[in-house]
Amino acid sequence: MTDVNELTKAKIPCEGNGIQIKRTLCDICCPGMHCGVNAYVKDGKIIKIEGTKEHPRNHGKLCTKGAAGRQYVYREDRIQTPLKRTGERGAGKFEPITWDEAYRTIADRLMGIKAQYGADSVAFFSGYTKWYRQYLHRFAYSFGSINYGTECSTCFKASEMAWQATAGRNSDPDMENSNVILGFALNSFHSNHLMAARLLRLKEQGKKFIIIDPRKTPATQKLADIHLQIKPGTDGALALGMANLIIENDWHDKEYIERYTYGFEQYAEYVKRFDLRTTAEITGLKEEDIFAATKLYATNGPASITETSCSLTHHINGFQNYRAMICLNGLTGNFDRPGGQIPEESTYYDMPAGYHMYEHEYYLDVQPGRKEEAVGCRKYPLWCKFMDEFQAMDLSRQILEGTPYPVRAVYGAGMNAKMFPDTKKMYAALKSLDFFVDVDIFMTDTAKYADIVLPACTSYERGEFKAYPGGYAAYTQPVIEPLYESKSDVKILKELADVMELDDTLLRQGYEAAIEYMIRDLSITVSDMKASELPIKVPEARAVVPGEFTENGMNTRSGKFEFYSNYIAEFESLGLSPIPTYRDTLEDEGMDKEAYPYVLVTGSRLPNAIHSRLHDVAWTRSLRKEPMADINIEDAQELGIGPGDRIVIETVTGKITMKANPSVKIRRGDVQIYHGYREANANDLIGSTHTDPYSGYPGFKSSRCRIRVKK
Ligand SMILES: Nc1nc2c(c(=O)[nH]1)N[C@H]1C(S)=C(S)[C@@H](COP(=O)(O)OP(=O)(O)OC[C@H]3O[C@@H](n4cnc5c(=O)[nH]c(N)nc54)[C@H](O)[C@@H]3O)O[C@H]1N2
Ligand SMILES: Nc1nc2c(c(=O)[nH]1)N[C@H]1C(S)=C(S)[C@@H](COP(=O)(O)OP(=O)(O)OC[C@H]3O[C@@H](n4cnc5c(=O)[nH]c(N)nc54)[C@H](O)[C@@H]3O)O[C@H]1N2
Ligand SMILES: [Mo]
Repeated sequence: MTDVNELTKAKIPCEGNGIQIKRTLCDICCPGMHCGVNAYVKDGKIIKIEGTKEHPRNHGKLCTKGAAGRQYVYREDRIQTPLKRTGERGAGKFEPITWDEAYRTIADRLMGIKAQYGADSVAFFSGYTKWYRQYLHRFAYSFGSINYGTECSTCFKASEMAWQATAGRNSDPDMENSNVILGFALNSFHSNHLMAARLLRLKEQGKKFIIIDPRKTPATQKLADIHLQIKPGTDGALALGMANLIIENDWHDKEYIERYTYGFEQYAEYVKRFDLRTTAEITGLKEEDIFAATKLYATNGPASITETSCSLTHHINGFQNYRAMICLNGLTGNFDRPGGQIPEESTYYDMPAGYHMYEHEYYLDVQPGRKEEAVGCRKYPLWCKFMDEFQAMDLSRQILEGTPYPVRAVYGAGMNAKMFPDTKKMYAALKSLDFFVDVDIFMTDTAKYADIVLPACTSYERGEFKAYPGGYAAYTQPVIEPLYESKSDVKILKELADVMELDDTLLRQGYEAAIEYMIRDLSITVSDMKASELPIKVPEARAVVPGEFTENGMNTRSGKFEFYSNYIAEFESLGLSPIPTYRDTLEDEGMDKEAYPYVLVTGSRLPNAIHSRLHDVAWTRSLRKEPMADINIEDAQELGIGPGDRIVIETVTGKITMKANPSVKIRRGDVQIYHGYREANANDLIGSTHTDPYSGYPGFKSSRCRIRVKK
């Protein structure tokens, strides 16, 4: 007979041991994943988790980060109650208060600042987490402020902008039907594990891969037929050089160009500057490798391009680099064609699930006018054109300088000053505010600057809506009660809206009502989704038919694929170019080559970390125990740096110290460091004005630095 105690010890549910398996999702990383999770719960505690086999997205798999979910939920620094600051900003001295007192204080202070300076002087900001964003967005607008902003100011949106400016819509590579896959910065083994499995399958089927990455990575090693180990931030020059070769060799799709594209002549004229020798010089690649890659890509179609959400755009020339890459699709006739790039429409939070939701209407219905008044919009007008949120890269400046108008309070949800370039400047800005509220799960360094800190709960402790590709929708149920006095972000906002008596009936009906509003044309309801432990199929979902978008006219001014972007042309007088021009990514202020001879790349993804959140979790931390700078092994020898030596990395903005990790995987001349560490913050090195004028994105992945052994 099986012993109940033995089964309990092995965490196997049986009659009498009270272990239940409950289903939820893991929201630790990109919304693209959010894998299904089975949580083993006993006495209200999660004792084990594993991937849900029947889940349509992850089929039972969890990555390193997700597998640490239990330790994440029970991190020791969980905020337990609402807190009121008692010491200096940043000192971390707080006393517990009741939710009532917290709400009353926040309501009084925010209303007071609104009365004194106007509603826009209160900024609402969300860090990485996405599930509550439409709700927070509407809250900000209902409060009357145009200043809603998020971590999108540095993440995926510049790519989306580049697509909108070129074709009017985002797109996805149809890799299953491609012969060749051109992977710009493709390393899904670290940043997108579900895609990695798919890529390995495609490799087995005989697809050819070209991967462009400054490092040797699992992707370059396992997949690449050709690996172009490019100099960071020069992808635009490569794409333009490839275009030049394609046109010179008559490999372009003339019929497609004639019928479906706009501005080819100007583009073709411009790319002539990028002859093979020039392209090789700029990118640090060999001429023959560029030629071989271009020929493979252009003459073996259909070909698709898998590009990343940030490695290409985290440069001061990133938006245009991205656009130069996109233009290859138009040139080779691979846009909106089977095996090429298929235009997609987002259903809910960047998920192309194939059905329509009113996610934007939910907040746009109450948007105050004056969109162009939002923070950063004067500096980055193209961002403002495409985005319904402020460009947060100008937030610290506006807070500190008070121009063009004062921002005196911030409501932050998961706000993390360490994601911002020049973190010290952001801390100074937070310090100077009249009022700062931060809602987070954990007591972060940023929360220590807040006047009021509110405890949020994790995805295991709340219910949330989720759309999945393939026509799926889900609404999870909590698997445990919120720990301590924590609450979900949307509950906090709803209760605060009530205390503030915001004049917005729909908002005050809460999050479920918001989702019902957004799915109102669908035949499913929130109750239907709640009744199912797995995502359900939405009957209205429909797969994209390649070619439809092109035939019906694209969402651009010309209705065509625009090598010359008419949307960007509106801003030509401000120095923005409608064709994808290239400029040096290290040419701006302070980038003195003599003083700072190395190229600093920060924040390539680690498989065991998600930004700042898993560096403090035991299992994931054990896989890379300390912050380390990866440098080329020959560079290290020349500088007399050995493995484990402590080195100082210095830029015009700041310096940090970490251990050196000399490696053959790193290009000569590059220094690769990883972000989010408390003890060595990469963003102390990045300048807050080292940004891309098109998107506002910081040059996280190319600045100049010097390194030396710490004495
Ligand atoms: N140097 C450098 N900097 C970078 C990057 C880089 O590559 N290099 N990458 C940039 C990119 S692409 C991104 S996306 C950003 C990410 O940067 P951040 O948004 O700062 O990411 P996280 O460190 O994950 O911080 C999110 C915060 O949200 C909290 N949180 C998590 N879940 C919830 C929740 O449900 N509710 C609430 N209220 N809080 C929650 C977490 O505890 C954490 O404090 O970093 C950017 N910064
Ligand atoms: N494990 C893990 N996964 C994550 C995240 C995380 O923090 N941890 N963050 C999520 C988020 S918010 C984002 S935005 C995505 C980012 O997703 P990705 O952009 O895919 O992430 P990375 O691994 O940083 O970048 C992929 C590759 O780009 C290379 N690279 C760096 N600079 C350049 C360049 O200038 N040119 C070229 N061609 N390649 C370059 C790097 O060497 C790296 O191998 O990842 C998401 N997934
Ligand atoms: Mo990101």
